[in-house]
Amino acid sequence: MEICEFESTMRIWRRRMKTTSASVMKVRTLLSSLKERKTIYALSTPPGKAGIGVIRISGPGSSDVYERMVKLSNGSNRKPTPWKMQRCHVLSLEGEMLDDGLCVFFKGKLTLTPRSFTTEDMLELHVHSGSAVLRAVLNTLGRMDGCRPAEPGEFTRRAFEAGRIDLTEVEGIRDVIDAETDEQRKLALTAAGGETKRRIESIRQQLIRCLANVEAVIDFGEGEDLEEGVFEHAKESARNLLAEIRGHLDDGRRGEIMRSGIRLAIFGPPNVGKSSLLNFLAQREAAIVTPIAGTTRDVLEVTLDIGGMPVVIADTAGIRKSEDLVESIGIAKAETTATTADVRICMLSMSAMDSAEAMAEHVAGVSSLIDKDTLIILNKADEQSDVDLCALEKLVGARTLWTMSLLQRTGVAEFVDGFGRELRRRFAVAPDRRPLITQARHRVHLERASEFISAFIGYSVDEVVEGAEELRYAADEVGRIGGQIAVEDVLDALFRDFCIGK
Ligand SMILES: Nc1nc2c(ncn2[C@@H]2O[C@H](COP(=O)(O)OP(=O)(O)O)[C@@H](O)[C@H]2O)c(=O)[nH]1
Ligand SMILES: [Mg+2]
Repeated sequence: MEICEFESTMRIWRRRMKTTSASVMKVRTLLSSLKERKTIYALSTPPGKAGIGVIRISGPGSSDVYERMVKLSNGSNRKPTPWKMQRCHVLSLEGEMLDDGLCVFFKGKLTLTPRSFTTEDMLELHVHSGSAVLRAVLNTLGRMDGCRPAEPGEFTRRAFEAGRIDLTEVEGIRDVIDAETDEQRKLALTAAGGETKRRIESIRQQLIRCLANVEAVIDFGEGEDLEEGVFEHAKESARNLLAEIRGHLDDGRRGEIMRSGIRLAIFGPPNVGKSSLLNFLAQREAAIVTPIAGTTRDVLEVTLDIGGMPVVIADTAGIRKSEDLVESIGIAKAETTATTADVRICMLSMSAMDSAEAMAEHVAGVSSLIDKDTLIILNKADEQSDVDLCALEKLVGARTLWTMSLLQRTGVAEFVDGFGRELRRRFAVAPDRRPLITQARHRVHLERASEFISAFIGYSVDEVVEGAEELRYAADEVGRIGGQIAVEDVLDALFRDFCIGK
């Protein structure tokens, strides 16, 4: 046996062991959760004074809660009418009226397709959101047999465990709740509405079809019971699929950046107006501005909504040689922030560029951080407007440049327009070209899947068994994105981020 073959056999075994232990864990989790299945309840709106607060109940005891705690205002029978909002009194277990509100009952498994979020019976009580009312209703629920307070994300977790939604939809729901800008909201709705799930599932189905052909070759053998060329045809499909996956991976991380916020760094020499720019964009005195070079020492971040896009702007310490320990640490941080940012604005001062030598000296400390995508602002145009822009462009090699005076507010409107356009060009996503990947987790699984597919393409028809293993692992990796394949570690981390009541 050759060394490479041995290695691949070992690899296959190691992976097989991993999958087996994950599947065992999944079964165990499901069994334990079924045994402990209780009726859960939570306040789904923020606690505190407001017009209305919604309390959600889910589980086998929901109809029991309805019968004991709800009294319809029309005095009709005590059985809940599903999917109908009704005026009611909410009662304590002793029959005391706690509030006058509304209720909706969602029947779980009445038909083959459950019509409640969790797939269980659910009840929503809409009461006045005052602390005494909410406390009284929640306390009463706590005294009902088989009821307990919900954990963060537990309603969504139940929907996932019942197979009503997959993991990409779970992440989408969380992102819809967390979305702070329009672009984030649109992206989150793509996942929450099931589009991501459909696109991922289509990739998985293509892999499974490919695998089925390869397994036919294993079982029947080409040229015997099977026509020639089936294996080559499977390889061709795999190649196309690999190109499609690589296309998604090669999306400039637009989806992930839009979801977590575009990280923008303002850097440059000291005293050029970096902090003034941050304050101007934030429209408040977020950063200290003084004529003293070295005023900003740490990285200061402000999150803004720029044209629907979330932008995390970092103001940094001016880059220069410094003997001061604190300032040097700030400068090192500035350099790291600038290198790791999604967008870089390098600010320079026109007043420091009155000669070719002065210009070269002014940019010397920052030129290594400037690349063709860095946006350049030349500030302090009020002090010096005669700057050789061609020489500067040659010196720093950047393509986009604005001149302005933050002090006199000249050139500022042009910058704001151009900057917004530039951000949209780089990051905004057209509705018909929404990126598939919005989470680092998806990227990891798709990267692994693409490696397995590449490995499959490398095998010849004589190594069809090994090839099939690679395809199986590729399909498993894609299955992990939606949660069809065990992902316990991901689940716990994911639901912990949810709020209670969702
Ligand atoms: N003349 C002039 N001064 C400015 C302009 N923008 C900012 N300044 C001043 O330049 C000094 C340094 O500004 P600051 O924002 O702290 O610069 P930073 O060190 O790059 O953060 C302050 O006194 C600002 O008021 C401008 O466009 N023209
Ligand atoms: Mg500053």
